[in-house]
Amino acid sequence: PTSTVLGYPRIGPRRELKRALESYWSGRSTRADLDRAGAGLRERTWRRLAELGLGGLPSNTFSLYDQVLDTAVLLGAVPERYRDAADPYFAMARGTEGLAPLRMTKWFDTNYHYLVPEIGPETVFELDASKPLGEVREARALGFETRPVVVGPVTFLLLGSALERLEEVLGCYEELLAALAAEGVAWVQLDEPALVGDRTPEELAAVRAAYERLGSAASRPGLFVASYFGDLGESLPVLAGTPVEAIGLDLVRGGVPAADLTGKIVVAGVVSGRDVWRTSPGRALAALGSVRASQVVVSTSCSLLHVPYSLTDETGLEPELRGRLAFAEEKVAEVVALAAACAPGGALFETGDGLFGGGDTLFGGDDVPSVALPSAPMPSEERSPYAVRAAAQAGHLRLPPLPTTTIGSFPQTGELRAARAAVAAGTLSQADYERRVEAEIERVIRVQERLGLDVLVHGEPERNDMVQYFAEHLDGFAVTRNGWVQSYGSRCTRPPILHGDVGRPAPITVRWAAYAQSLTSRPVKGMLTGPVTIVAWSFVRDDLPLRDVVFQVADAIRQEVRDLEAAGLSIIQVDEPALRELLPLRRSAQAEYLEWAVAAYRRATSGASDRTQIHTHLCYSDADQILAAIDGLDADVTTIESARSGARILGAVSAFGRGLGPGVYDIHSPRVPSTEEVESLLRRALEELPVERVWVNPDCGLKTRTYEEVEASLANVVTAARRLRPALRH
Ligand code: THG
Ligand code: ZN
Repeated sequence: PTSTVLGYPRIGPRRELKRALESYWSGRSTRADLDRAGAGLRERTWRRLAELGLGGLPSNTFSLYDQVLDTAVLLGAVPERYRDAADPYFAMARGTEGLAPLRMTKWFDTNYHYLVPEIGPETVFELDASKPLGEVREARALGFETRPVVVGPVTFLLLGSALERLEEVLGCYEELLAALAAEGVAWVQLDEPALVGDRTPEELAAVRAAYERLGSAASRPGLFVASYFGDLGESLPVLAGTPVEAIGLDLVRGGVPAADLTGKIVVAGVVSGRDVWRTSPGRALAALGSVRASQVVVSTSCSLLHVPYSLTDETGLEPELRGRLAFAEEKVAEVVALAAACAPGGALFETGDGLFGGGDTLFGGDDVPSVALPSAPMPSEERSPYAVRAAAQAGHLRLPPLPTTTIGSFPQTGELRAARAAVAAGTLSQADYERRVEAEIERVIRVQERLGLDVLVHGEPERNDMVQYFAEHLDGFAVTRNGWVQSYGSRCTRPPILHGDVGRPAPITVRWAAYAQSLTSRPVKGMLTGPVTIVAWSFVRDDLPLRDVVFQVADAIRQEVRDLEAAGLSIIQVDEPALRELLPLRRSAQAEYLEWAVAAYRRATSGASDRTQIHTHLCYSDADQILAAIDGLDADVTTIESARSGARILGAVSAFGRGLGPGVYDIHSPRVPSTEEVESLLRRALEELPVERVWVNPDCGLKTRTYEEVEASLANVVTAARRLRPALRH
């Protein structure tokens, strides 16, 4: 084939998989119902890809939850404790009554989460190829020959921190290759995105050993090793020196390699799987033309998992913008058209077939001209040193020792979600909706007063999502109707599209925060999302350096900070949960990124006066690499997830010398912590930190919990703080 894609969305064009999963999990349907829904989605995908004219069809890109979890199951890496569960696969993915799930973390620099393989001395690798074989047979029964896609051995083991188990795992992959060959499969795709990061000499030796051995397997399909999310760098010559027949290159993020790859097939990723922009045919054809290989196959830069299904539903977008966009289906059409253009006698613009609507050429203009505002100079006001600020804040906030607070969100009720849907459908007026939001804010304030919390929040009932909400209120962003992208399992987000210069035409959160503050004499904390996170969780224009785009967003947040302050909010939290996510995969690029990311945060927050207390919240446990940057944010109070990551992170963040709120319980579980448990955690924190710097809070937002759980837990948190206070006063 001359065209293919590395993978495809699987949640369903109408999120059919989400519904099927949630129905199965809640006991409303059977495993057989779920499997039928999965088979239906796979069939639709193959038929659609074939209809669009794609050459090589992938299989095994479907997953009921996560492809890394699927690979763990494929290789038999199922920890003993899950084996007796009613459904071990979902027990690993989601936990059960008595069992915690596998740890979940971000897939490279994307907003997709995978389950971390748990590989210990007791792990016995043993192949179970039923899923890839099953999909090959299923496709064949529909008349399609496919190329199964599996996470490769090196990436799998690096994600599981167990590269020393390579020999054993390769035995399983050899068996898999033999089974696929016996099935008559011509090609297999092994995904090795880990190869685009910095790899040690030992790791490169593992790459060589792995593909020498798999390449010399007696019975196997053609080997296609796919890299993505960047340049292969020093991994390329290593891989090229092994017997693999085909190598996949991300030519959007990485450059065309100078190396002569004659003797290999290059699967050239020229259509981006990470953004929603139409491909520039000039650039794509130039890249395709400069690859030196025995054969070039046109492809996507990575799986299309990271973009929504189709533009068809997005009739609400400005036509000018819509004309510049391509989602998964449209990107497949681009791949097919580029392959046709490369074929002898092919010409690009003759392939327009009406897919994109009347008279449209297949692609947008070659390079969208940059229309950016010049980046404003860094505002000059800086806040005073922490000691000065802390004194100013203590003077007017008058908080008790060990002040109690929450991270910001309170449980999102089904009524509010339904009310938002009703506004969108035109069956509920905006005014009625706003009254419901106010009623919910009042309830949240009264609950917190009754519980005795010291710093209150309004609960964020008006927000569908902490990024989508801001995007809906800022200029320069568009939001989609149905542009869902899988985040983990059945959970999705609709990343906004940042396509123009960013501006804040009017205050966004001020009205709700001020309303909350008007209801109580206790301080209310204003809640904002930071500029890096807003950009990280959006699709971003690519005609400007990312830094400049983030600075534009920072300036909008800065205005919001000022307006919150003017409206009487004396504490403002600006969260940057995606700070770690955008960290470049290559170390050489990390320092520069962290420098501007921190500068953007300070740009957003430094307009606050010394008296205004700035908080920030971090969700991740793997913050070690960016601790200096977190320190650089210079927030007065940092609340962190420490219920699971424990004392290590606590020690590191306490060294900042500013306020610290170690999460005193894990909100990701429905369990209610006891007063004693919270007390003992606080005693530990007090051993490391001076009392005036310790805050008391849960470890993350409460959005996904029930009011029942939240009230019981927070009551114990407040009691614990109150029990400790008398001994602390002097
Ligand atoms: N917002 C965005 N990205 C995120 C998070 C977020 N990435 C990291 C982390 N948080 C991912 N977590 C979630 C948690 C819940 C949901 C999505 C991502 C979720 N989504 C709803 C669903 O799938 O039913 C839809 C929400 C909506 O209406 O927008 O529950 O918080 N951008
Ligand atoms: Zn969090």
